[in-house]
Amino acid sequence: MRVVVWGTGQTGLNTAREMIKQGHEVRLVDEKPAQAGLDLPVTLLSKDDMLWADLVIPSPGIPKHHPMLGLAKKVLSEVEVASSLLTGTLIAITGTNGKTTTTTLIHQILCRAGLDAGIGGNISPPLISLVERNPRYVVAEISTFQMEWIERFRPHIGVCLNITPDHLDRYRDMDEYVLYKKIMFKNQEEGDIAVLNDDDPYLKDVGGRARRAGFSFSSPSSQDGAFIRGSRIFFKGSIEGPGPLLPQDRELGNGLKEDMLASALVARLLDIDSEAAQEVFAAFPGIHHRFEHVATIDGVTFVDDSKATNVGALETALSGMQSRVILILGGKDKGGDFSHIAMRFREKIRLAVVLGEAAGRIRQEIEDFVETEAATDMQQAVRTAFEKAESGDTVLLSPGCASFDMFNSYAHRGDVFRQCVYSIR
Ligand code: UMA
Repeated sequence: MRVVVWGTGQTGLNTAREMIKQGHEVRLVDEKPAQAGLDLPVTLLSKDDMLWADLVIPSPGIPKHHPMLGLAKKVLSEVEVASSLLTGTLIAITGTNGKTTTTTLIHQILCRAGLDAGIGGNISPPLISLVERNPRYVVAEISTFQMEWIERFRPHIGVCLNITPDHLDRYRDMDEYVLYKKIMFKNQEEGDIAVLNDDDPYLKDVGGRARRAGFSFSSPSSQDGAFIRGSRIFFKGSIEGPGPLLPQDRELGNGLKEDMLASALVARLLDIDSEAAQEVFAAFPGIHHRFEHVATIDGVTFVDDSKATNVGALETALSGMQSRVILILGGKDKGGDFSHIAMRFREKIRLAVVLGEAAGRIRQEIEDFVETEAATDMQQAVRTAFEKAESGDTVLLSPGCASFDMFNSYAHRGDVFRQCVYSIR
C-alpha cells in the first residue's frame, strides 16, 4: 500500500518506521522543512502526495479541517493504525483533564499486579511504538485530536474522566469537541466496558453497546460503579465491596482524587486486588506540573499547576483549595470562559495576576468579581503574588490557557515559575 505519513514529530517518525516494517511504500512529509539528522527522508508536503497515497496518516497536531486532507482517498489516525496491529487488551483513557495521571496510575496498578502492560498514546511514546513489544495489556492516553480519524478503534475498557471546554480554537464549537470525546465508545461491543464520570452531564448518554460502569464522588447512578466514603473507595453493584484507601498524608486535590477513583474502578473491573491500587496510590508522587507543591516561603505556599491548560482544570484546582489563593493565570487563548470561575471562587481568590496573550480578555471577564493585576512576565507575576499574599495563602499557577505565547510548553512554563519562586528566597 502507498502510505503518506504526515508530520515529523514523535508520531510521524514512529509511524513511518512501523509502516516501512509492515512492508508499505512510505512517504514521510511535513509542511515545514525537516529537522537535521533524521534517519528517514522527508519531503515538503505537496498535493501530489495526497493524490498518490492509498492512505494518509496525519499527526495529531494537524487539524481535521486542513484542506489538504480533503484530497486524500483515505485518512486514518495513528491510534487507529496502531490499535489494529496491537493484539493485547486495550484500556483507553480520555477526558479533558486527568488523562495523563489516570493512564499512569492504571499502568502502575497493572504492573504492580504482575501483568504485562505497556503505556503510550498522548502521554508518549505514541501508541504505534508499542506494536513491536505487543504487551498483553495496553494502557493508552487518547486525546480528541487522536480520535479525529478513527474507523474501528475499539477499547475493551474505554474511560472518559470529564468533559469541560477545551481546544475551542481547533473545534467549531463545544458540540464538535464533545463528539470527538464520545467517539471513543462508538465501536465498543457488549463484552466491552465504558467507564464514565456519572457526575458529568456530558456523559449521561454516550451511546455504544458496552456495559457502563460509573464513578462519582458521592453516589454513582450507574448500576456498577465506584464512589468515595470518608477516606476509602467503595464499589457497588456486581463489583460491590470495599476498595483501596486514599492516601491521608498529603493534600490530594479533587483532580487527583477523581483520577484515583477511576483507576481503582478499572482495576476492580479487571479483577485486580485492591491492595495493588492502594500501594500505587500511597507511593504516587503526582505528575510534574499538575498541582505540584514547589515551596513554602514565609508561610506562603507556591503550587505549580502549569498543566492546567483549560478552564476546567483551573476550576478543579480551585475547588480543591482550602486556603485563600493568589492566582496566576493567562497565556495563549483557547477561548475558555473565566467569568463563572471568578464568580464561583470570588471569596477564595485574594488576587488574580493575569499574564500573556489572553490577559486583557481574562481581565475584562473577571474584574467585576475579583481584584486583578497584570504582569508582563512570570518573574513580575510571582513577585506581585508574593507581595500581596498573607501567611497561610497559596500562590497558585493554574493558567487555564495554553503556554505557547510565552513558553515552549506547559512544562517550560512550570519550570520558569519554579525558578522565579526559588529566586524569592
Ligand atoms: N505539522 C504540519 N502541519 C500542521 C501541524 C503540524 O505539517 O498543520 C507538522 C509539524 O511541522 C511537525 C508535526 O506535524 O513536524 C508535529 O506533529 P504533532 O504536533 O502531532 O507532534 P507529535 O510530536 O507527533 O506529538 C503528538 C501530540 N501532539 C499534539 O497532539 C499536538 C503529543 O501531545 C503526543 O504526546 C505525541 O503525539 C505522542 O502521542 C501533546 C499535546 O499537546 C503533548 N497534546 C494535546 C493535549 O494534551 O492537550 C492534545
